[in-house]
Amino acid sequence: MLVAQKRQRKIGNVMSKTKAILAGLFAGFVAGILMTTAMLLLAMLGVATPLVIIGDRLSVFIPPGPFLSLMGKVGGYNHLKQLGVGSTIAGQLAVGAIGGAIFGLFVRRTRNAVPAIWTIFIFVLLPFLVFAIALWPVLGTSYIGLPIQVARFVTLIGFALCVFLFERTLVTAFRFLTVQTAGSGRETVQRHLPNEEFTPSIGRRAFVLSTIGLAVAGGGAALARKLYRAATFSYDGTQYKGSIVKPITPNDRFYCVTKNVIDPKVDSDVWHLEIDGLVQNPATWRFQDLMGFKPTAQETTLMCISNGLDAGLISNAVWKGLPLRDLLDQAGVLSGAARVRLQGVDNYTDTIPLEKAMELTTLLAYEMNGEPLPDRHGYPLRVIVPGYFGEKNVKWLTRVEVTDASAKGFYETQGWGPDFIVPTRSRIDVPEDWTFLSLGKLTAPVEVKGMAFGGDRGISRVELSFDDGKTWNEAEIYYSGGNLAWSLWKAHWTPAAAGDYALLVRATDAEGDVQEWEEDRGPFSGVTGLHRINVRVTA
Ligand SMILES: Nc1nc2c(c(=O)[nH]1)N[C@H]1C(S)=C(S)[C@@H](COP(=O)(O)O)O[C@H]1N2
Ligand SMILES: [Mo]
Repeated sequence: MLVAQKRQRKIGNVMSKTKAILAGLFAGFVAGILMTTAMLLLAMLGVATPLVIIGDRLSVFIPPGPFLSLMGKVGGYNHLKQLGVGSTIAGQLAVGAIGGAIFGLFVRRTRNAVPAIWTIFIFVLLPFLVFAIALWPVLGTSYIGLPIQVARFVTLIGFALCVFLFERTLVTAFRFLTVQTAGSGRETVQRHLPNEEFTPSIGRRAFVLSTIGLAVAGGGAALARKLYRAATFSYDGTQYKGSIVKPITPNDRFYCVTKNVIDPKVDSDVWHLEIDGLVQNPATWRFQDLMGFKPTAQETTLMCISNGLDAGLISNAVWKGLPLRDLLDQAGVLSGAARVRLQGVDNYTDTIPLEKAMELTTLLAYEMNGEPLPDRHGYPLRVIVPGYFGEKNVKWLTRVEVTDASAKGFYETQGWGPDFIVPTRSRIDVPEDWTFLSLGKLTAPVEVKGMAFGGDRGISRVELSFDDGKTWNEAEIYYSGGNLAWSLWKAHWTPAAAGDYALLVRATDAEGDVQEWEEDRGPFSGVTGLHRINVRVTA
């Protein structure tokens, strides 16, 4: 009897492998839930967390071809972003659970003697170092617009808190699940139970822990829902085309493209603009300082590089701001400078040639159509680079770095380009593709309308074809926004007979170049060619 009791005690002290693994998995999973919820809380405060910056870090390694096909497969940019965040959360919970299981095995092996210094080393310090090194280039992200160095510090502190929370929860939860009730009144009862491993008290504790885990997960889910509503999914990819097209796009209809899951909402009191790199006098500017420069207002059309021939990722607005040149002149550009790297608070970057940066039409804009820049279009400050694709028009600008010729931006690193100058484009907005018309019901000529855009070269002429390009007719340009903006055109058409018609439009820029399909333009430098629609005319 005495021998049996002794052996029993020994077994009681060393828990079984299964118990160690299960308790570890469970504790790790619950700790992962707490950590993820903490990250969602940080996200609410505008702090960058792994949930989104891992995606930013990884996406520069995906070339445009695979990127587009991946995007197609998952059903668009929005779905790709959701997949990114979703798999990061799932991955975090899985790694948490596995980490917990390994921890469980260690505790079993060392018979409860894992000192805190070790768990802190493994579950706090190590992940922190991996995080800091692997994500270094994207740590300076802040959705409230903190300056880059401060943002990097805040991101690191936030992450440290999250992994520390993970470690404390894991250790506490594991102990809670597996602790021997030695010394308690239950001891004698327990020791004589046939299977000490999974006693009712463990069941009760697992239940308590599940309840806590579920409650936190519920809170996390509520946070996630809130964040989802604030996310860019509802407006990223907004297009402006068709019969609603007016000379100036209203701010709330302006096309929108963003790499972010949740866009910045910059607090202009914490925000500043840095000018550095190859300059004599690096400087920082507060928002109010910029109001001291003479403002310029300028109508400029923006178009995304991925805008299809029939698509609406193009819009036109009047931008007010100051020439970037004003700040570069004060900074004093050094020799060897060739490009300017523009960085947003979301860690989005792009570059432009120095000569382009020095053109007086390259603006730092703070107003759009007479209103402060809307948040989604870059409040408080964005770059306007006429004649270059939308990519270069960096929103939420916080840093201007004068660099040598080798600097590359976010999409450039992915492999977009090499040509970022907008080719001449035109689009038929009215009628819609595959409109059916009845000759008998036509009381007047059919009105055909659309836009034409020649980058920063302006538009001198628009022609329409009603016979798939065999013959061309002059369209009337009824609105010209100047050289940096689109022109709107219209024409009247009286179909002679019933049949299917292919309507084509082509524009000529103010330098005399006719819009055409550019054979030698790379596949990731924007689409070229003519927009075609079909109209069926019945008797
Ligand atoms: N900071 C920042 N700037 C950015 C982007 C971004 O994701 N972050 N997207 C770029 C892209 S791809 C385009 S087409 C334009 C779109 O500007 P809009 O949304 O104001 O129309 O912004 C550019 N500037
Ligand atoms: Mo874009």
